[in-house]
Amino acid sequence: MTASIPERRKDYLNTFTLQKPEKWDKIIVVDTSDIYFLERQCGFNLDAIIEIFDHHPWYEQFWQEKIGEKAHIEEIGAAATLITQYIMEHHVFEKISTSIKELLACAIISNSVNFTAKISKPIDKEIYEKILENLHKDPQEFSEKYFKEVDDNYFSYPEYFLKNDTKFLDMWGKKGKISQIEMSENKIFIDKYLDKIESILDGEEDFSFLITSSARNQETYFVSFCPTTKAMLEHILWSSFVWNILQYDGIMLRKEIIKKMLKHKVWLTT
Ligand SMILES: [Mn+2]
Repeated sequence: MTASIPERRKDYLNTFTLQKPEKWDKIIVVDTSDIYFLERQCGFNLDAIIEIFDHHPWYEQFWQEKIGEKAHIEEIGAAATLITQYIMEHHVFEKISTSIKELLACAIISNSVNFTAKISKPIDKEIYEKILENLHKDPQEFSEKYFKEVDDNYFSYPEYFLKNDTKFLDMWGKKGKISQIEMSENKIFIDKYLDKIESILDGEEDFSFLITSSARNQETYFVSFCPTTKAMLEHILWSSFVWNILQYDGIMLRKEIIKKMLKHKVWLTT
């Protein structure tokens, strides 16, 4: 559960429990299509997956060949946009509760970093506004309140949320982990919790860093304590670390830096 889900909405989600799938279960996946993650980290049998809604690039072709039109993989701001669009088209939207509608709206502004992420598309905003219209709420007010709640959450439980959004990767045999936080006051957060960030990034991995973007300030920071990771990021981003922090103008998300890293295969395989 991420910090991007405000407390009062968590109460609702906490009524669900997660279960390991049985071998006869059919699985619908949302927000990832990463074969490595699904197989090894989730322990899923890929043949059990019957439908996917995702906005991360890289495995489109694999899923296209495997499940055809049931693979809804598009590079847009949020997977929640795809879901909302789908349930609106299938006339299910009117039947879902207000809290679910609000969660979908939160997921869209969170994932697209309030529509400022490069992968964000006009459709994200369009769908978000449709939800808010249905809820009779002001889109601007709703998002401001939401981002304030997110920051409060991060400052209340920094370690928990840092750990919670850490992704483990395997890129051509190099193991790594990338933590991500999206919050308005990201620079203040980094300065305040640098030691906590260091302990979370510490480990056996070949590369590790934190990426954090702020929709309000339109700035992204990379934090790393690993010299080879820093060299790689400096090479990819054409920018330098000052001690353990690299400042990047504009919004960059983890999935975008991963895509850039994949293009720099040379670094990763030497
Ligand atoms: Mn997502």
